[in-house]
Amino acid sequence: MPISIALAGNPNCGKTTMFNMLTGSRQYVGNRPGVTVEQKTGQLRNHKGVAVVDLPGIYSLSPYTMEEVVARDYLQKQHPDVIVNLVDASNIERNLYLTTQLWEIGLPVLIALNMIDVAEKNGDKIDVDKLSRLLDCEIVPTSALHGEGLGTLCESAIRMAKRGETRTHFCRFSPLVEAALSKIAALIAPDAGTLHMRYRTVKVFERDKKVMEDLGLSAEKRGAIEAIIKKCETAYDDDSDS
Ligand code: BGO
Repeated sequence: MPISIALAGNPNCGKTTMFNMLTGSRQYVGNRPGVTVEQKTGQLRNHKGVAVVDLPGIYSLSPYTMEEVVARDYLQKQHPDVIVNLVDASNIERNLYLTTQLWEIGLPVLIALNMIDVAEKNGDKIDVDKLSRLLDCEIVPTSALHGEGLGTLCESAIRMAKRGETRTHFCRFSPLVEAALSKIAALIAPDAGTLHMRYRTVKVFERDKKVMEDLGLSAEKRGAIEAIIKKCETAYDDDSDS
């Protein structure tokens, strides 16, 4: 059975370098302002039937940039078997924001803790096992530039793709917001099915136009959802997306 692996991560986390290493391609590495935003596909070297897709660099799955729109459309519509989320080992905290959003999409996620050589050179000691336990997510340290950890990464990605295990627990918001999300989830469930449920619920709470359009919600449901969101916004005196 063919397997697809999607590489996702912040800009400059080493996705193109890893894509080239994994597939033997020669995509241009480095900043490329102004080029067409698209995902690139290649075959995983020495693994027949395994495709690797390099998604545009993104900071979140909000629809604010072309990169974000392309990446999230791909994840929602093409359903890769596993997402390899590149996290820059020298900038973990900032990179993990995207990770929390990728979990919500509801596909298996494997973290490649890339640029581990840079972190080591900086004198950082990362307890990968502990981080993996804390995040409850498999993590493989890699250096795409030096080709380190890529064998283990591919084995883990293929194993996870075959198992198809997805996350069922997510980062929790305040009880008030979680209560609002539960109500929204109940309202959209008949239109959304079970796929990407947490992601869709959070995005509807953020009034994400594209996700709401895709769900094709009735005017009555939209009204009920708006009332739920407004109530939270009034309680916090803040916008739902923040
Ligand atoms: C330049 N380790 C190290 N040390 N560097 C890495 C690693 C790694 O594991 N992975 C990637 N890089 P992209 P996105 C560069 O281009 O793949 C480096 O945006 C330079 N270029 O070599 O493009 C990689 O696709 C001049 O570095 O990332 C690249 O995610 C001087 O990280 C950069 C120094 O990689 C971004 C670096 C003209």
